[in-house]
Amino acid sequence: MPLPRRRVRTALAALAVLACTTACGTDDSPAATPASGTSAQPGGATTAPQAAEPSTVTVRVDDMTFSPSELRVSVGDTVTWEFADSAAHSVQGIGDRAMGINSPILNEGSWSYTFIAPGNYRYLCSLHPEMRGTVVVA
Ligand SMILES: [Cu+2]
Repeated sequence: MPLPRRRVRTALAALAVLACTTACGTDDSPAATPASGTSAQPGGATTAPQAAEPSTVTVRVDDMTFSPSELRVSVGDTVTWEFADSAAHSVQGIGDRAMGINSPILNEGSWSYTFIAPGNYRYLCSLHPEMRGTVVVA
């Protein structure tokens, strides 16, 4: 009779794991909801007048042009380049400050970069260096 006992133990262990997983899941969601709710209310009230929510600004890559070619955004904003030209292009930063700006070569889809420090960021297309743009982050 040792086999059935082992099976019972295994089954109980499996049940315990299931119960723990389920308990963890149910414990987490009620705990997380009030926590985020309470932090969002005072945080939103105090930060709303100071700074806007980070936003995403789109630059269209079409017709051998970045448009708009010059863009002003705030620190924390994300710029998304949407590639819609028949030719393939890339977004490549110029200079040390813009080193992180380095998209793959794309002819469809999009590529995004979040600007976390103020400054002027110039970029070009690595395949067509006459295609240039600037992002001014303030
Ligand atoms: Cu290009």
